[in-house]
Amino acid sequence: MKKVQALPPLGMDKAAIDQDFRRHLGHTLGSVEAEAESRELYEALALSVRDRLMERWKATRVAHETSGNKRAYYLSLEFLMGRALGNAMLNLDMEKSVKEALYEYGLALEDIENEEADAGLGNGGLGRLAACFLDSCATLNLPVVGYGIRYEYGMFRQEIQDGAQVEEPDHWLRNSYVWEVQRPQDTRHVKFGGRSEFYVDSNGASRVRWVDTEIVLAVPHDTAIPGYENETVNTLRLWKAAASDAFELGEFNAGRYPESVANKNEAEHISMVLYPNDSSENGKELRLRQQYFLASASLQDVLAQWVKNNGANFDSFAEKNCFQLNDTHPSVAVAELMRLLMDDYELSWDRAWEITSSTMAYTNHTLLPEALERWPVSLFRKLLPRVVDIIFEINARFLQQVAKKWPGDNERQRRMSIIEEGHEPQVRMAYLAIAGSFSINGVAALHTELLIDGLFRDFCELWPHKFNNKTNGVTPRRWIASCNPELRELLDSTIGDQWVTQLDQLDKLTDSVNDKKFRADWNQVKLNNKQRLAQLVKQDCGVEFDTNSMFDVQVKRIHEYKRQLLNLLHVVYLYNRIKKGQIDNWTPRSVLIGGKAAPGYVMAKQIIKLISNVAQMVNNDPDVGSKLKLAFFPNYRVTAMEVICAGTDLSEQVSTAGKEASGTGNMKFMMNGAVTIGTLDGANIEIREEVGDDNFFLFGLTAAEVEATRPHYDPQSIISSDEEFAEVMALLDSGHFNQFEPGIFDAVIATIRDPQDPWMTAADFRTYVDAQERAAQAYLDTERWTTMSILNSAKSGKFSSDRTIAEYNKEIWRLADN
Ligand code: CJW
Repeated sequence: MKKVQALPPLGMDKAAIDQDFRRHLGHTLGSVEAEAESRELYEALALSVRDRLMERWKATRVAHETSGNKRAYYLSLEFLMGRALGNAMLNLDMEKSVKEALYEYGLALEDIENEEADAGLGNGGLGRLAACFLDSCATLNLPVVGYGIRYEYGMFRQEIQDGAQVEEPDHWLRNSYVWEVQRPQDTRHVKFGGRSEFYVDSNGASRVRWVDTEIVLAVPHDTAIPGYENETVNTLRLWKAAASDAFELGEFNAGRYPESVANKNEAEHISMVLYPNDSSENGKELRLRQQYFLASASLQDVLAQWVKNNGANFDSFAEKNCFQLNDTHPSVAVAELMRLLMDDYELSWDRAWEITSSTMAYTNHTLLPEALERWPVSLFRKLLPRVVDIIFEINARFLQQVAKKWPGDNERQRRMSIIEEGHEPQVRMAYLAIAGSFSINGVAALHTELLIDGLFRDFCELWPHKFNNKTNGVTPRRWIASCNPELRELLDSTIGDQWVTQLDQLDKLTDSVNDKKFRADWNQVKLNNKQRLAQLVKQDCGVEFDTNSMFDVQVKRIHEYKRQLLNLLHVVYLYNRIKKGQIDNWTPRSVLIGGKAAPGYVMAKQIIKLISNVAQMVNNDPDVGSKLKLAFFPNYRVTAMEVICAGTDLSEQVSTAGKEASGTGNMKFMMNGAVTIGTLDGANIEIREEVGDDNFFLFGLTAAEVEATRPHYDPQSIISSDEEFAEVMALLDSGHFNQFEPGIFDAVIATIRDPQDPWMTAADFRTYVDAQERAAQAYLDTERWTTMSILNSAKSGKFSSDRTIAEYNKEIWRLADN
């Protein structure tokens, strides 16, 4: 290779940025400057920022490759990155220079930023957590690489037509994506199909090779992940599937050109679209292909780099590498690492298992049975015959261990087997992940306790040392500094600017909580953010929110366990009170509900329609006026949350206790000064511990009470013994909200009365309404609310993903910071 001298670093001042901005506009994009379109302005600015990322990125890569330090890899089917431009400018500290440069041309940064599409390569919390973690790893100088799939189509765009969800494809790459760099030189080959062939190698050892396969190319596309003001730029490597020549050769030689191109399509389907399910598996073959594609390409990538630097000597591989599995989605990696070490690098089973089971770590994100992944053995065998052989061998050896610890306990062996026997035998992916990992963690204290006492109890008795908790967090760079610039400024001037990387510093706000000037400034910031949110709601929902009213918000995926329905029952309760004239000490409220339903989740879609219909009625009733507003926010996404969390007063976290593993939206609201109304579920429990019971509106059954109540749960008697609840149900039953669509809500309404209702909505109705009344009265007392709001922000330090990642590193990865 030729040696080319690198250029000196690019300037970060206004003049240097202006120079590059104009150069990219004219020379890269060929735009006529005087007539540049917004899209061109965005691209020119993004390229100018990218140039500055590039030199730091290169330096970080070289440092990581030459240091010989341990590295970690975050394997995830989802990375919900949102927009990159604002984040890059913040972390490189170039916002001021950019604004000055743009000012010369009368351009507003915000308008330019709005040209960028969200990278929506995730469903919800699990995908966004992965994105927050990458930001924290880079900020903490940790050598961590994210590995995922470069979906051509991300999370669908949600439109609301006649109150119902309609899905539109999200072709986010349509207008060229400036943040990725394709690295074809690192392309990997991923195999599918074929069969295992046994042979004896030159040393006389019996070995297996996987033959007659179809090969799909995995082409890496890298995105830069800048740390906050620390010169580190880490990498997110996303794989795109492409057809290999080997894939099409047969057809091509036979003169069947169109067939060969059709095959090419089939290979490329693997990275075509993100599955839009959150917390429920769909079991499609293509999904398993995606999972294996990610696992295999990523592991091959890491092994190839290892061999390049160390030769095929794996003695210290486990000391130097760690794979974090984001739920079971990439957990086939356990078997795939075994396969690569044995078949490609000729390690023995025992050596390969030592390495695998000391480099894999698994994070569980859910207890919901419908989300626990299982794949039919038959499908596995068809797609990945060699891998399934290995899974069976892992299971046989694992069950020997179980038999040794509990001799003769056949029932326990059946319960714990990685293969679930039955009419259609299944691979239990969580058990494969547990057997192959040295660390297994839940994502909030309660969640981990429930894993240990319930779902994974048997495994915990076998390997108690493997289980640990890592309460989730979110990055304060995106979720305060970038999305709430006015709050950022107020914080900087009150407690200094260290909070951005040491969020515990927010606790210093308690010293100013009684300071009149500070309190007035605090309220002004909140009011301005409410103004901004009200504008967005006006524009996207056509509903007018009065900024004097309490902004009461629930945004998250639509799921019965999250109980958007409970929130809606409260809205109908308030509406009924207004109609009855019971409006003493009334607190005007603007209720915002938003979120996507999985396209196949009929009940979730009905809930959206019901919210829309109630909104129609409430918003158009002259008796109601600004006492109550309800809007359904369409196409909820990262970029919308950036406006929503800053402008919220009351954060709705009302899941059935024991069902929401952690929640992370709850943390974003808290940091931005919203007060939570919530159940004792997920991280809500820890939020309440931090902020104190006086500053949190608690209601509902505990997880233990939910389970104890279940056997004799009688919603009908709860409803009939509560007059106001009965009135709410009567209004729904009467068809008041669906006068021209008779019967369409029967199924949803019936779930509330069903003694088998898993989410026990009726059980928490009364305590919820009472907690809402306490919140409403607290809001009327402006001084009290201001204190609560400040304290929520002040006590949110624990929920920085920097704290979470520091814990992952200290207790699981053990990386030196670079
Ligand atoms: O993970 C967040 C938690 C949140 C939890 C979410 C989660 O519900 O409480 O804050 C971060 O820890 N997401 C999933 N499980 N838990 C999840 C997401 C996508 C899925 C899936 C489960 C997709 C499939 C199956 C299960 C599928 O097959 O497409």
